[in-house]
Amino acid sequence: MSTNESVTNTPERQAFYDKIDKQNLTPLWSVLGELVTPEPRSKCQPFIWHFNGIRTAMVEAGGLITAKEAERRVLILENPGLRGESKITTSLYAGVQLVLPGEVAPAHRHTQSALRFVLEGSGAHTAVSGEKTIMEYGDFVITPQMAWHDHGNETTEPMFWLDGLDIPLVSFLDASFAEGLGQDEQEITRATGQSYAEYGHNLMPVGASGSRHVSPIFNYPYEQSRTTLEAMKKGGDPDACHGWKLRYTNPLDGGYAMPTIGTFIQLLLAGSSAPYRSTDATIFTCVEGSGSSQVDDIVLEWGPKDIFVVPSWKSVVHTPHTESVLFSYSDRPVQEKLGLWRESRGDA
Ligand code: 1HN
Repeated sequence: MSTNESVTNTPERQAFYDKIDKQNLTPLWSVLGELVTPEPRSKCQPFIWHFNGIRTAMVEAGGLITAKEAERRVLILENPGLRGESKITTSLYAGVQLVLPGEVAPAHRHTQSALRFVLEGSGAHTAVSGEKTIMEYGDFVITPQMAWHDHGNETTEPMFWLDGLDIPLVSFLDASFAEGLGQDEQEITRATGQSYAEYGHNLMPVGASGSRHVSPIFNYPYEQSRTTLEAMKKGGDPDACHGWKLRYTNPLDGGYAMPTIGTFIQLLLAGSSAPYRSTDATIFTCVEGSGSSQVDDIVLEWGPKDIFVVPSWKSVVHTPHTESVLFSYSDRPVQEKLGLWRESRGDA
């Protein structure tokens, strides 16, 4: 395949292009090089948002609009290369949400899938499909597509979390549907923690049915993830690129917890990881520790709750200053399903 970027123009050619333009026709040979690139060429840029800055802006937003009026009081993390598109990567969305004490974010549902990753606060809840879960620092919470969900904070402290959604993917496919319930809170029909009790312990109810696209567990508590990372550390050597890295799974089939978004948690020791790149642009947030990540020649310095993005096929080297835990998410399940996902380890 030719990767010819530009075919020479001539007055005759231009006249021809102008003529066929009126018929909504365009010559492939003048755009081929942009359409089919030898490797990914993303507008997505490496970037970091420090939580302190986001938090200050969110507190200010808290004085300007209620969660109820806003429906969701969120500041979108817009990639500098994708401004105005509500995207953190080409395929995914990220935002930081604040629910103040006593507030509710009213019940609604939509075809976009959402994840929450708790950044600050303790004890606020989200309700999903008739069940509440209490959220703690580092918990990974899922809102499946078309599941009714509302949030509430009955504590005395503000609650902040990272929202990750597949909004750009769903928009690309023109498959967005959404509706409000018309009431702040949905009816609660199950005990708090019921889903985790049933599916979170290597057991599941016999005869259980339901979608296999998404995990029946909707809160993966940090306490459990952290314990598993510690056991991995005791049990064997770290991977040169990833340290000890775990994938959140759907206990029904061992697949990804969500159909469109892959979620991961990793423990890294101080010192530099081996270079790594993959085609799934990845959003990271630091749960514990601090360090830097070098993406090509850009160095991103992170500490707890900071959020940074590594674009598709950009080589990353993580250099934690101390033992660190990173949560991350990407569109990897989609790319794997389509046979598109690639990675390369080391300097290859
Ligand atoms: C949404 O439903 C939430 O439920 C957060 O907390 C962010 C961004 C776009 C569309 C729906 C939530 C969202 C969202």
